[in-house]
Amino acid sequence: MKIEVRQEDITTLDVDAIVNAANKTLRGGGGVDGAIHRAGGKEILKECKEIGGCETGEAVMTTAGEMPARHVIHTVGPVWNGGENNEDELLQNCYKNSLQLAVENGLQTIAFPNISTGVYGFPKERAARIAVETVEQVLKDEPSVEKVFFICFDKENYNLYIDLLKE
Ligand code: AR6
Repeated sequence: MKIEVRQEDITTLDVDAIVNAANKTLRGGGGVDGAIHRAGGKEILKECKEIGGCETGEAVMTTAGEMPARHVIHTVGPVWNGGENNEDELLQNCYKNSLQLAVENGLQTIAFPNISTGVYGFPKERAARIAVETVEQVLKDEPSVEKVFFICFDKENYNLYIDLLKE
């Protein structure tokens, strides 16, 4: 199985890249973004400032600083605004573009948090379906990716992903 679901803190993982649910400024924030900047140290913010910013659905990459992972892929999820504002496609783009960047850089193990399902308010089940479908599609097209982890911080997301992957 190339997909694995885990309930843990993404900052502790020893993988080629952990994905950050960032914001457009790339200057850090709360949630998983705050945890990643705290655990990784100043180097991440320094590189983020050099990059400048990131549009919703796009992805950029920095070092992982002091964390066990090799890189951080920062992507910006959509803010949920009722569902009629292209939120689904933008969330798909986060997963696609993050994996694309990983492939371009020869990375084989990638861990995703549940992008947009915290402060940005995306409904969790809808987000989980999009995440699983999008990643499964990319894995079909990109055999170089060895493993994708869905890292669920809360039990609700963990159960949703476990159920979806059973289907
Ligand atoms: N490891 C894994 N998942 C985590 C961790 C962690 N250490 N901490 C939180 N989560 P959120 P968003 C989960 O709010 O909705 C930031 O301020 C959390 O339980 O971090 O995309 C940014 O700067 C939730 O399931 O991201 C942006 O401004 C998931 O990560 C904004 O929040 C995403 O929640 C982005 O909002």
